Amino acid sequence: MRSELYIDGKWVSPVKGGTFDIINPATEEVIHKAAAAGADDVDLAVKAARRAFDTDGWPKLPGRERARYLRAIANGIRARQEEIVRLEVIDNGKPLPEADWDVTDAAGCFDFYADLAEQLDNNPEEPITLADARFTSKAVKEPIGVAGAIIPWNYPLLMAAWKVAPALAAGCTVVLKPAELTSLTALELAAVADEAKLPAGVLNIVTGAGSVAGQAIIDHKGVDKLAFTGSGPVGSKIMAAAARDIKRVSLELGGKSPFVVFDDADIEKAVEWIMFGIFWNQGQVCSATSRVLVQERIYDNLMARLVEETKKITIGNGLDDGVLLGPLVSKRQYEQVLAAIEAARAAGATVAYGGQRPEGFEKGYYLQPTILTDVPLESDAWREEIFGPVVCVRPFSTEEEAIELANDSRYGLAAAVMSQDDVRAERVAAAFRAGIVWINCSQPTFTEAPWGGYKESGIGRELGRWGLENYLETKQITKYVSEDPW
Ligand code: TXE
Repeated sequence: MRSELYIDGKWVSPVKGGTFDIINPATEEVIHKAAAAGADDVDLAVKAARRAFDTDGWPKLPGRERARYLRAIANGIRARQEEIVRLEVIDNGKPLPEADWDVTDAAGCFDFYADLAEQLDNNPEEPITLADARFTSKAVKEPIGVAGAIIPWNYPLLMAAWKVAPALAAGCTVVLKPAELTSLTALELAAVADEAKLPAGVLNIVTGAGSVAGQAIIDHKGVDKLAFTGSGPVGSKIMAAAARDIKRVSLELGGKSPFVVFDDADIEKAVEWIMFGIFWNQGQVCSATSRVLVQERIYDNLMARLVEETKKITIGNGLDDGVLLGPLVSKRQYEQVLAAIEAARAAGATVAYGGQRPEGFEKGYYLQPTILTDVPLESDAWREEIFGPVVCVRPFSTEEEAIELANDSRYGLAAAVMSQDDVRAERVAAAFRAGIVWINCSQPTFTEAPWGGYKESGIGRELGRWGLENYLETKQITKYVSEDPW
């Protein structure tokens, strides 16, 4: 594993030197020293990306040529899958089967955008019918330019893929900064891109602190577009930086997503999806359905089954067989989630299960899966993202009440509904103020479908054809075709 930055097709040390520690959250051991990029390094990376875009011809390549590189990256990820999965587990803490799923999806994301890059060749322009027949007009799509991509630590490789694949497909060049907590698989991606012989400067990967390397990316005049996934406060900073230079910006921020379970739902299936919706990835999921609303008639039975099943969750090192819940990503995240549980208690919530460090763990940022009830509607536990394995469950009586409670949030990333009455489920899905709605499930995510939030959960959509649009400009070309004098 390299302690260098990947800039302009080469591995380089930071101009001013310096490293930072990468810690395995299961053991608290330092497993790597990553290179700490400063503003000088970001400047070199942006200049390389600019040259690759402005003069070296990456945006001018036919889409099918860019697709070849994207497929080579997808295959390169698959060729190293076992190693990448292991790195993701020791870096992030997630259980191995989850990491394997992520890495498979990341490779699939590059293949998907390879297909869309090819389709750009087939649809280079869209004719526009003008009311004034003296003119003809058409719209063409062109890449925005240099994209600065800043990603979080909950899905390290997958978030890189969600940004890099559509950007390269569109013809943009990229400077990517992974989260400082989890930089290992981004470095693997750089190695894969290098092996795929991606032209120099097209993808630059700089590891380093958000306040230094991240800030340098968002402030750089040579960057045309910012793509970010992470916390709301940093999202605001990124939007403010984008506003200064009118950079294009897409943001995927947090959520406090509701899951409404009606009393005609199958309780066993509901319990399964509720658990998947909040305990997957230790609850460190932006779309986690962390507020569960259960119709009164089945509330007691569902709660009993939920607690029973939650108790059975095997906690441990993600590398071990059968583990369903690994450690949280960092000491800071662990302490924040514990503090959020304590604050919920103090506000009057009942801990129906969990809420503590599990017994038998001396090292590692482990926390029990936690179920809170009686959570006051005005408390932070009900309103703010906890970003850990903590679910708030609350009864409701009518459909109207459920919709009102579900939508009473400054966030609007995702929402889920469970009912055997399809008409009702569709009606509630339509009423949710959220960018992603699941019926009779929670969390399945598909590369083909748009991903992003309403309200304070963000701006823009990733994935699918919408994800490609994030990296494209639309140009109007209008011709005067009349013989008449103007
Ligand atoms: O996120 P940050 P943190 C939420 C979640 C979590 C909280 C804090 O609630 O508890 O955020 O996590 C980079 N200029 N989510 O502090 O700081 C940083 O280096 C430019 C939700 O880890 O937002 C990292 O690469 N970049 C979320 C990235 O921003 C900056 C996923 C995200 O880190 C920067 C993660 C700056 N000034 C956390 N400061 C989701 N939506 O999935 C930081 N960064």
